[in-house]
Amino acid sequence: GFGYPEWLNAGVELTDRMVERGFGDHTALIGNGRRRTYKELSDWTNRLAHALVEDYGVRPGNRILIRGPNNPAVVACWLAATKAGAVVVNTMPMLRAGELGKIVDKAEIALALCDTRALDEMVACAKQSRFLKQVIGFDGTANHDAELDRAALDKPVRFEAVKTGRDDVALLGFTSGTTGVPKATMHFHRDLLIIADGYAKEVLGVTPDDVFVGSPPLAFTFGLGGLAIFPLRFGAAAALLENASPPNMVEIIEKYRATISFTAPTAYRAMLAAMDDGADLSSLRIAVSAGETLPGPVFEDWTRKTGKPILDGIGATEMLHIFISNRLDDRHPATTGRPVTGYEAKIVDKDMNEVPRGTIGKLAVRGPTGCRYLADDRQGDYVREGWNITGDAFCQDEDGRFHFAARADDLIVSAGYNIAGPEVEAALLSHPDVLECAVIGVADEARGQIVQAHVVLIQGCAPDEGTAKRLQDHVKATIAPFKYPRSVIFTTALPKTQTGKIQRFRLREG
Ligand code: 3SK
Repeated sequence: GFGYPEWLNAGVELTDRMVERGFGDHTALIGNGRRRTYKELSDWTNRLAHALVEDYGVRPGNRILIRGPNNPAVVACWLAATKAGAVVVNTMPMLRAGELGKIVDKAEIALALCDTRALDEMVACAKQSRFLKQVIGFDGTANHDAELDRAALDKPVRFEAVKTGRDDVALLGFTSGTTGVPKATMHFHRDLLIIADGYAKEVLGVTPDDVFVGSPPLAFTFGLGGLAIFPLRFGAAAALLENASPPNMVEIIEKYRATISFTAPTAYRAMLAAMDDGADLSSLRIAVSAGETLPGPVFEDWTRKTGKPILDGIGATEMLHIFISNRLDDRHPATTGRPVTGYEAKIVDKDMNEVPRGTIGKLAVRGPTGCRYLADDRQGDYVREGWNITGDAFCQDEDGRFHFAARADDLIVSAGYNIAGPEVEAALLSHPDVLECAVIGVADEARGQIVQAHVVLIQGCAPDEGTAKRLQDHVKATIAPFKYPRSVIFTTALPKTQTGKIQRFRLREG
């Protein structure tokens, strides 16, 4: 329904086409202490694309792994590889050789582009790999003095991009997953534009005046969309900062006069905790929250303290980006909202029958950007009749809004009651002493399972029995008392994926 031409290269659309459309002098990327215009980004990526093709023999369809922290060079490498018709696999810089090896094997990758500061594990991976033949360093700092940078230096600023079809694969997204074996999802050139022309246009109303900031890695499609595709599609700017972790985000918003922030709920909570009264968020138009459901208390606290809209949405690597979201004129606490234009969602039982409104079931989604797994036997388990069955338990209310209940794995059955862990988490988070928490079910002889809360307290609060009792009483007073955590464990940090999702399975494993 987006009317894209048959031949479409997303790398070209996000750079050269923007120059043609008159955005040449606009700031595209901020990072490494400088700003780059669309013209500079177009030239840079064209030189890099020449180097990939002429010096390293990249051919259309070759798979290229990119590794580095969030900085402009990673975006430039991704765009250059896309222009050269390659299929890109963006990876998190914290992955170790073994984890990289699984990705390399699955995607049969022969060439990797790697920030020179993260070379060790990449080289270790190559040594053990039967697929990976070349590891080329690029300089992710301000110096631009590494092998790839030198190869690109004297290349022409014009590049005849590969004529890719709109349905040619451009990106492989590996699901980080909170459990289990990672899967790779295939995304077409058109998908990269659909998430901008759909969600970013409809829900965020992006304009060339917007400045995007955020913490999700570019290797996570939440970050790639929010910090690269969305700004570049509309002539806006993105600040790609390696230190954009939660406590610094307030300062970053202030410094760059950011208008749209992308991060996970735990980060918004940490920002609130770190925010003093003088914080100036006046530039901010929208705070986008995804990666995990946004607990009602965080929505309320953020709204009260900042006066700025926070929009919860649910996305998935499988669908590339957010497919259900709140809207600026339709946003409510503890609600994920309604499907983004182009997507359909429904709640189903195990036989794929739609359940009545108000009933909890599995969330199924269908839309133009997914779901296609790369050579995976699990395609038939996760995709039925074109619907992607997510691992989330949701219900839909009478007004058609979707409400998160739990990850299917996070439903706790205690003494015959179904208890959604996230509901207990939301109750705990509404207590001022709680910084973060995760709730799981643990085996119990009498009740089958009991609710156990792992709690990170705010600074200065004692992790003792008195605090545990106060928290238990607070939960009992906030939601049905049978849901209170019979066991409370204080901890200094929760296990999380590199994309900020809490790994409750690790707590379950003890
Ligand atoms: O997996 C997610 O949580 C997600 C959220 C928003 C956009 C994209 C993704 C992958």
